[in-house]
Amino acid sequence: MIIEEIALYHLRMPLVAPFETSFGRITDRECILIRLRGEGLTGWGECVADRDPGYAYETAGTAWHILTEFLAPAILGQDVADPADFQARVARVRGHPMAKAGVELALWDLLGRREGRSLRELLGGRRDGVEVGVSVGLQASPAALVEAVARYLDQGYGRIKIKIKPGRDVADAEAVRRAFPHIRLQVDANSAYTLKTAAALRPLDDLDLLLIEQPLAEDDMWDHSKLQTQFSTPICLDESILSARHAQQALEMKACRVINIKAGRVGGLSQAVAIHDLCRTAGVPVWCGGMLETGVGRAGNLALASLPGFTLPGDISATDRYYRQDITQEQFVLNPDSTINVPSGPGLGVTVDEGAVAKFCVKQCLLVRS
Ligand code: OSB
Ligand code: MG
Repeated sequence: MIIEEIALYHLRMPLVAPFETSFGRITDRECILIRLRGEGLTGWGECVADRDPGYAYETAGTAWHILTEFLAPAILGQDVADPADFQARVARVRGHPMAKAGVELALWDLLGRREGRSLRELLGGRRDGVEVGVSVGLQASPAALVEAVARYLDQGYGRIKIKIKPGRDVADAEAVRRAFPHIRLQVDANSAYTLKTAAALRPLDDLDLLLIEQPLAEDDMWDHSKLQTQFSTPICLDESILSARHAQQALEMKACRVINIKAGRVGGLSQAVAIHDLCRTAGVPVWCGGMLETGVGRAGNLALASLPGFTLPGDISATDRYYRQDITQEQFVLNPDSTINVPSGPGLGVTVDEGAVAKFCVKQCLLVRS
C-alpha cells in the first residue's frame, strides 16, 4: 500500500472527571491522532503519549517530533506492505514506542479496510465481546474512593482497579475491600515504590487482590523479582515491559506472574500480539491495559483483548467513563455482564467524527507525497 498522505492532529480532550495517579493529576487528556491515506482509503491511529512525561518518557511533544521528523518521512510515498514492513522501516529510530504504535495502528486500519476484514480478524481474536473493568484514580479520601467505586459497580463494572501511592495505599484498599468483600479488585502503583518502601504494602497480601501492578521502577525488573518472593498476590508488570524480549526476561526472572499489555507502550499491536503469544505458551495470564484512549485507540484495544490469552478483564471502560464527547461516531457501552462489544466492521470498525477532531485539535500537520 503506497502511503500518499499523512495527517497528524494533536488533541486535547476534556475528561468527565479529573484522573489522579501516583505521577500526577490531569483534567484533560492529550494524544496525537494519525490519519494515513492510500489507494483512496483512510486509516486512523492514536499515539497515546500524554502531555507530561509522568507514565513514560514520551510526551505528545516528543511524539510530534519523532512522527514529523522520522516516522512520517520513512513511509511517505513508500509502498508499505504490512505492519512488519513498517517496523523494519523505522527500526533505526531507537525507542519512542508510542509514536511508532500510533502509526502502526493507522496502518492496521488501512490494511483492514482494503481487505474488508476487521482488526479482530486480522489479529486472530476470537471473542465478540471482552470482559472489562474500570481504573479508578486516587480520590480525596478512602470514603470518597468507596463512593466512587460504588458508582462504577452500580454501572455494572465487574472488576475494579484502584490507583495507589505511598501514604495512600493500604487504608484505601482496605476501605474498598471492607465495603465490597467479594468484588474483583486490584491495585496499580505506577512505579511509586522502592524495594524498601514497598514493605508498607505487605498488608495488601491479605485483601484477596487479583494483582499488584507495577509497584517499583520501570527499569527495575530485578527488584520486582525479589518483591514477588515476599507476596503471594501476583505482581503484574506494566511500565517495565516494552517488548516481547522484556516479557521473556521478566518471566525467566519471576519478576511477575501477570502482564498488562498496552500496544502503545510496546511499539504497536504486532509486538503486543508477540507478548500475548509468548505468555500464552508460558501459561501466564495477560490483560489489556488502557491509556484513557479516544474511540480510535479503544477500538484497537478491544480487538487486541479479543485474543484468547487475555483471560483477565481489561482497563477498557465505556466511552462515558472518559469523555462527554468522543471523536468517533460510535460510543462504546458497557453490557450488563461487564463486557464491551468488539467492533466488527473493516479495520478498526469506527468512523472518526472530523468535526469533533477539529474541535479538540490544538495543532495539526498535513504531509503529502511530492
Ligand atoms: O498505569 O494503567 C496505567 C492511564 C494512563 C496512564 C497509565 C495508566 C492508566 C490507567 C487508565 O490506569 C486505564 C484506562 O484507560 O481506563
Ligand atoms: Mg498501570
